Amino acid sequence: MASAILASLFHPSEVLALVQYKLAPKTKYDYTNDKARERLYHHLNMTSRSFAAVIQDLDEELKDAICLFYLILRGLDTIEDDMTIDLETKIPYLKTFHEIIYQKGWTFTKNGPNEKDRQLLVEFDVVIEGFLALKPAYQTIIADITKRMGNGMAHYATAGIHVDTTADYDEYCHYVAGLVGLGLSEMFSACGFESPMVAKRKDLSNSMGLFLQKTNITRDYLEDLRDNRRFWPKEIWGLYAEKLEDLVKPENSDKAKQCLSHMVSNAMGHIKDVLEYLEMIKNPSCFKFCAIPQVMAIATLNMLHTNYKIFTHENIKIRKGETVWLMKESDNIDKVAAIFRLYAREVNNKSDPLDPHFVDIGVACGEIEQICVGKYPGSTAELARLQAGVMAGTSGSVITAAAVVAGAVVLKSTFA
Ligand code: IN0
Repeated sequence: MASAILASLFHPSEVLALVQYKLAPKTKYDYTNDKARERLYHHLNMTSRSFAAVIQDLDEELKDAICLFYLILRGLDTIEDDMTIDLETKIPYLKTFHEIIYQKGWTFTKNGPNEKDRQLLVEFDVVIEGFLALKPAYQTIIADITKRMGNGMAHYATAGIHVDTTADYDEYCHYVAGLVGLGLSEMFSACGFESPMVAKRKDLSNSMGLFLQKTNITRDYLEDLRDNRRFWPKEIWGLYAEKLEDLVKPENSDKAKQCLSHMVSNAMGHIKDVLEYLEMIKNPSCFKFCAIPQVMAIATLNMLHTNYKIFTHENIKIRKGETVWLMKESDNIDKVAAIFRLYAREVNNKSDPLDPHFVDIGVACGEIEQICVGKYPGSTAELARLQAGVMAGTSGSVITAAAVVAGAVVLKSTFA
């Protein structure tokens, strides 16, 4: 906590959000009377940290279904990701995972010791038990998406098959993330929280996943390369280097930065759809659940833009304070539109006029601004409010931050 506050010292609204987050009651969810549910939510908390809280804030009707959807996909992903499992073993698991989730007692111990979510699969019987207790309508949606995703993953895991063209890139991201959007939209409509139109707009649901996944793939260049996973499409990186790994060579740093801008520009292409999707979502808990990952993605993309560090450092992330602040602010479309405008402006301000994607990125940022001003006029006042919070730090108001930190320390000792 102290280091998170220090990192946000020049962003008083983040410090405030961190303190509020820290002081929020911890025992909001109590599963002590339900051991199976306790295990399930234990795994959720182990795998996704901040996102676990967002899932737990969903309305009761959807909470378990989405928690299980998340854990099942995380299990599948943990098999896909593990480069220590040979392909002859891996591919059949990917293709049959939608059947495995119906097999009571099934567990998996073939992951390498360093796989982050290894334990989830070691105790996967808990997940299966939970899945089998869901309403059949949710089971069907989850199994259908798992089947299509597993087969897509198996295709791209096959020897000799790579993400080559930008169409492949869109297709791979559709399998691993776009389909998640389709499944979630079906659940939102099936339970009656959202209109049937949400499930019908598969294009927009798909874009929700693509924007998240493309941001992750762009961020994880170095980590994926280290593990021999290659998701940047050759159609893009081939314009800047002979081999994908050549982008890390110091002598190629200019080309690497241009390639990065190309990847950022490609991801930004989905933002228009993201805003249109979020505009459809009326249930407050579904809205926050959908909006939070998206605002985190635009914040991450802003951090990646023109940032050569992605070629030299793994695990670069937005500040914890920024995450907590974004989670607090993302509760209606005007505020979310304001957040998109804020980051789009930052992206644009950082752009290098000599970069070949300077104009593309400028146009994408301008479009976000234009859409938001036209469709969400309330975002203008929200943007001014957000900027006041951000500016308070950058204009040298360290005193404000120091006062909040001092307050936090006092509160901490009071409540400890
Ligand atoms: C998600 C998505 C997610 C949430 C809400 C609506 C969505 C609509 C379409 C597609 C995906 C949607 O959100 C999570 C967010 C997450 O897990 N964040 C992590 C970050 C991290 O680094 O791991 C956290 O710890 O906070 C997400 O990234 N994915 C996901 C998976 C399952 C479900 Cl049900 C929802 C993964 C992915 C690949 C982007 C789809």
